Amino acid sequence: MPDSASGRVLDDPRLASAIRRSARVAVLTGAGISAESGIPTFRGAEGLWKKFRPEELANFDAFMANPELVWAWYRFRRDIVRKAEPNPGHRALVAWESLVDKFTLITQNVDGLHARAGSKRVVELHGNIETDLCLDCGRKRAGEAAGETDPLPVCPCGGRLRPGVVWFGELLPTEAMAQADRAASGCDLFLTVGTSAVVHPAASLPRLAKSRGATLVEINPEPTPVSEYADFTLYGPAGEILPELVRWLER
Ligand code: BV8
Ligand code: ZN
Repeated sequence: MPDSASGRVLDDPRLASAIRRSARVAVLTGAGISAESGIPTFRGAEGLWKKFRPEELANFDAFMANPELVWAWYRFRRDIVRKAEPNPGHRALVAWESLVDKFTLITQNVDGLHARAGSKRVVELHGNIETDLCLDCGRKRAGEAAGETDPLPVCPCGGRLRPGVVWFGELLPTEAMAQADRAASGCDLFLTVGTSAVVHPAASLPRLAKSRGATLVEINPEPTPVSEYADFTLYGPAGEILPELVRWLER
């Protein structure tokens, strides 16, 4: 049965005790955790770029049909990410990692803010917006520096570069997905934070964790498909709720 909390997050003693006895913790984050750093989410009211939905631009066919448009979207987003700073939600997860035996932070985000905040064990399921990938030689390289505006960046090999992220219809990196599966299958507590939980295969991880006996806790200001089977849903911003959970754990 889903539970909810407003105000004092840890008023529920069952949640408090589930968190306290969890030595193996896995967390799945989405765009919502970076919202308080000023990075727009994908599917919220603030989440639209011009008139495009993410599915329309984040795919290979869109890139081949109109690479200038797709690059313009990624440049726009890179610019925002480079100016953004980690927020209290990111930092609370850094602290949590230091408090338990095993902590795996699985993220769908491409913004790199978990690593910048100081998280050590981060599994990036959808790649990183700071990388480019060559369509010819297949090498990954650092993305162009700020201010470069070549509409179609080119690899030193002469090949065409694309953003080094995972688009719709593409396989996720095998090792990252395997680590995420292992963490979800073998944790005591699985947290989903700031994700609409509609993009697969990431969205299947919370159910996997629950089916293997983990307590499932969701943090999001709004209900999602996960809310229907989560053990606890904490409705509110990650930047407020996560620090409160960690303060309580540290006591
Ligand atoms: C694949 C990266 C195999 C680049 C992104 C099973 C069922 C149905 C469909 C599928 C399925 N399996 C596969 C699919 C197809 C597809 C898919 O899932 N489609 C969905 C949309 C139906 N999946 C794929 O194609 C995946 N690949 O499966 O490969 C394959 C291959 C070929 C043929 C068959 C199979 C690849 C998916 C990768 C997509 N890449 N982007 C980039 O960023 O540019 S997706 C994009 O969505 C983002 O990157 C993000 O990572 C991802 C998830 O979104 P969220 O992070 O959840 O963000 P969103 O905006 O939606 O939600 C934000 C949430 O935050 C909201 O809930 C909001 O309430 C909350 N929030 C707001 N403020 C706060 C907050 N929460 C907390 N605090 C706050 N302050
Ligand atoms: Zn190349």
